[in-house]
Amino acid sequence: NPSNDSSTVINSPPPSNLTQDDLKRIAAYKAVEFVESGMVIGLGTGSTAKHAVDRISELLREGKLRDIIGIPTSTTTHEQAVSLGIPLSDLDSHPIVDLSIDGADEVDPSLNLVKGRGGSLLREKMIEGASKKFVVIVDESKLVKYIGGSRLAVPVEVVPFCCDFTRGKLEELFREAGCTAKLRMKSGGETAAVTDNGNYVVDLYLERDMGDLEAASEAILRLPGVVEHGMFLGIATTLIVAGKSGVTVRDR
Ligand code: ABF
Repeated sequence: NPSNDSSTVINSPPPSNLTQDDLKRIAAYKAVEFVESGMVIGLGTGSTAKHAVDRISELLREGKLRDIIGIPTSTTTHEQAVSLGIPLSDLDSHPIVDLSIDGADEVDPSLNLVKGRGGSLLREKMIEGASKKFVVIVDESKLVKYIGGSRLAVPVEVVPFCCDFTRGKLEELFREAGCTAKLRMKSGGETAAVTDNGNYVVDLYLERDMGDLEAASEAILRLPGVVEHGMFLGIATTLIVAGKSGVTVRDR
């Protein structure tokens, strides 16, 4: 059984010819070891979380898990879970989730995350925030010293109404950090990308880190027009990293 304390468990190194997708699958399978029969499970979104959903359905088919209820964090994961026959519900019926498993775009040493490159940040934050345990699964490329720095954008979900006004306000908020705020477009670039909730996403590209993350979070959420942002502060309870030197499991 995976450790429940705050210690770090390092398994023996995997073979060096593993691809990034292999590492994602290794992290996902390790996380599924936390799943027990009868649990309500938050099902994450993205190429790493997809492996966890596949693994849960495999264990259900083999009879090694029973009576699982999945709460999908996106329409994509909903479709995947339906196609695999995983019984599903939602937060209205199951407001307390035993365990969520999901990927991330960036993870800092305190287990603060940036999520939402896939556009599912709102449902992910609702479901993972309602979880007793939230296990983040990543390959080692996602580890950063501080989130919201220059590596990737911090996504912000905004209402479509006057989204350029909100975009401008967001850019202004982080002017000192060298922020450029861009409305996320569909591939092809002609129209705005639409989230599962019918909203748009503004990506904040920062030249420097945003300093106090809690203060930044509150400032973003105070802006009218903002629905939610992709910084997950103090929500993750466990981190599983698969890398060339092995698999690491760490509690916050
Ligand atoms: C979701 O998938 C998102 O919150 C995050 O943006 C993304 C990570 O995707 P992947 O595992 O494909 O890198 O969890």
